[in-house]
Amino acid sequence: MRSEADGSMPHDPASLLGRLDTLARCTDGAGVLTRLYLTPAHEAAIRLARGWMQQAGLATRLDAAATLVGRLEGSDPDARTLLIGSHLDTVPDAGRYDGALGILAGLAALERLRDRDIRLPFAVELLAFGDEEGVRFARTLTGSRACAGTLDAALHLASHDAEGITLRDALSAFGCDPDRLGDAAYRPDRVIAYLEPHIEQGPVLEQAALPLGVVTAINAASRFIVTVCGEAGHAGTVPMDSRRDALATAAEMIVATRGAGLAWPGVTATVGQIRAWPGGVNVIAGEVEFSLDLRASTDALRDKACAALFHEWDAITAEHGVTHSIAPGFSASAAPCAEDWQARLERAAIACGLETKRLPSGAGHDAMAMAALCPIAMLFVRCRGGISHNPAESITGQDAELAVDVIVRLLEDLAAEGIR
Ligand code: HGY
Ligand code: MN
Ligand code: MN
Repeated sequence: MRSEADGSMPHDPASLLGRLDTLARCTDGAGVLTRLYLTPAHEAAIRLARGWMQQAGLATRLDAAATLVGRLEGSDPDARTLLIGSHLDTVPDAGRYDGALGILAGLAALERLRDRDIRLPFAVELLAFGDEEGVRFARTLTGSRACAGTLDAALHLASHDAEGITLRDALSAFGCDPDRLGDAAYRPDRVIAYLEPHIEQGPVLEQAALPLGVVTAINAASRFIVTVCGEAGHAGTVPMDSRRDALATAAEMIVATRGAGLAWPGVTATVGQIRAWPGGVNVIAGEVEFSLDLRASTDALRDKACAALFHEWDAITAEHGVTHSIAPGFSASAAPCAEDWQARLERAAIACGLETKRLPSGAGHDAMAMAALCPIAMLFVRCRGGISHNPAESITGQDAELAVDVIVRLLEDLAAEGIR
């Protein structure tokens, strides 16, 4: 695993970071961490996390979207359930903390309470979602949307991966029943809130020299696949001024995309994937497909920035005599975190002797989907250099343990507050 090459010392396997090291070995990548939805690596990660949950006394189940759920009963059978979770899937060549930290920090908090013989009045369910990154299928947040009861099952089940395997078939092959996705939905009146501990994936906490942060809102995000159609031709014979070069055109569109991100405050615009056909070094590209990921602090700003960029693209493709199409994919509204839960997290941190900072999340999370079900809260953990979606992603054991301290204190405060 590359991150071991950076000399990071191995952690005590029983510790939170030790478990995250062990989980990072559940990968489909050779020497890198890549754990996509419904793959053998995902299955191995579920098996591992399920074992830890069961050792901690949680009853476990896998829902129809392959979300692993660990339930700890409360002392009051009529009380509602607090949900704590994040995602098990990763991006290709990922870091080991994005997603997994939230699940295992929640588990560590429950183990701490058990070790102190503290029984909460309300139940807690740990959720290990399998599809937050949306790398394998064009849709994402499948698990959290199923739990929230907002999943467009037909749309998601029809989506397919690069091998043409549909989500429906992948779920069936994984041992899940795609026709029971509706059963995964929680009843809003039985859920207290959803808490997602997560690495910040940005530099703000490190620059503020703070270990933890309280999230105010999650940015709105939209993804698209853009196809540019020109005309393939001989690289040596077609005059430069009479080409319909799909790749040169796409390059100008991508530069314009970066320009939009720079021009619009609060907007990020990213092209992360590109493919060109036929792909010969001596062939003018006839067709190009690239991705767009555009985010903003509000839905209105996101949509305005998209419209302006698409207008600019029209001019670029017209100038090159090529055509283009824009296929919308994943889209999620900005999700505010509940004010009273932000305050609760801050009080729990203060009780642990910690100062925190409120900050928005530029990264998307399962909490965006869970916001349709119940109040959401997110606790951020500082990460070195703000690096994420990269094997160099790194947090300290101390900061991870402080996050567990705050979660434990939050749970105790909820019990004392009479939350049921
Ligand atoms: O793309 C995101 O923001 C998240 O990591 N899936
Ligand atoms: Mn994440
Ligand atoms: Mn991520």
